[in-house]
Amino acid sequence: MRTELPSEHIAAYRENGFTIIEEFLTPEELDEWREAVDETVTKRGHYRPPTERAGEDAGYYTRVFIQSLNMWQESDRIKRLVLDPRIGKMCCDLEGIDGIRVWHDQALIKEPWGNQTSIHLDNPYWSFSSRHAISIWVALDDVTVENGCLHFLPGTHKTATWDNVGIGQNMGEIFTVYPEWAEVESVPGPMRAGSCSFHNGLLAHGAGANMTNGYRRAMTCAYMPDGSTFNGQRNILKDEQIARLEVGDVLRDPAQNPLVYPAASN
Ligand SMILES: O=C(O)CCC(=O)C(=O)O
Ligand SMILES: [Fe+2]
Repeated sequence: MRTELPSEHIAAYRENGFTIIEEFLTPEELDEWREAVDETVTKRGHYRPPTERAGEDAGYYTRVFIQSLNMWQESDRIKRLVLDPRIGKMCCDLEGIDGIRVWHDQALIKEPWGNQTSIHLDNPYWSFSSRHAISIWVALDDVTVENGCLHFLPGTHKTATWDNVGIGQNMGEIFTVYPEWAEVESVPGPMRAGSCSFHNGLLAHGAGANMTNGYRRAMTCAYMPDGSTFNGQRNILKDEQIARLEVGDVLRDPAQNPLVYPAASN
C-alpha cells in the first residue's frame, strides 16, 4: 500500500478538495480488496444476473449503482481493509486532524449501462457536520471516462455550506443552490484498478454513466473526524441508535463508528 503523502499532495488536496494516489494497492492487495468486496456483495445477494434485473422495476436509482453499505460490520476481511490505521493516518494528514472514525463504508458498483451519479456533496446527508469529513474511493476495475469515473469540482469544498439538494436525476441540479459553481471546470479522475482518490465531504463531485458492457467496481469508505457530534439527521442510523442520541452527543459507538486512527481502544 502506497501510504506516503508528499507535502505537494497534501497541499493540492487542501486547495482542490481531492487527490488521486496512483498504484495505491499492490497487485496482491488489489486481489484481496476485489475478492473481499465480491464475496460480501454476493453473500448479500446484491449482484443479480442482467436477465433478472431487466424484468424488475427499472427505477432510475437502482440503475445508478449497486450500493452495499457497512460491509465491515459483517466481514472481517472488509473490516481489516477499511479500518486500516494507515488509511486513517492518511485521512488525518490530508485533513490536518488528529483522529478519525468510520462513518460508513460502501461498495459502489456501476453495472453495465448504469446511470450517472449526479453532482452532489456528501457531508450534508450525514448525521454529523464537519468541514473535515473525508472519503476514500478505491478503484477495483480500471475506471475510465467511458465507464463512469468520478468528476471533481475543485475548490468547491471551500465555499460549500450544508445546504443540500438530493442526488437527483439531473446532473446539474446542485447549481440551483450554488449557481457560482456552474463556472468551475470539472476534473475527471480516471484511474487504473488499485489506485484511489480521497475527497473532502463538502466537495462537489459526481460520476458519469457507465457506457460500457462491463462493471465499474469501487470500494469506498467515508470517515468522520474523532469528536464529531450528532446533528439530528438520521441518515444511516437505526431507530434504537437515534433513540439514545441527543443533538450534540459525540458519535463514538465502536460498533457503529470505530476509531481508525490513532488505533486505540475506542
Ligand atoms: O462512485 C460513484 O459513482 C460516486 C461516488 C461518490 O459519490 C462518493 O464516493 O462519495
Ligand atoms: Fe459522493
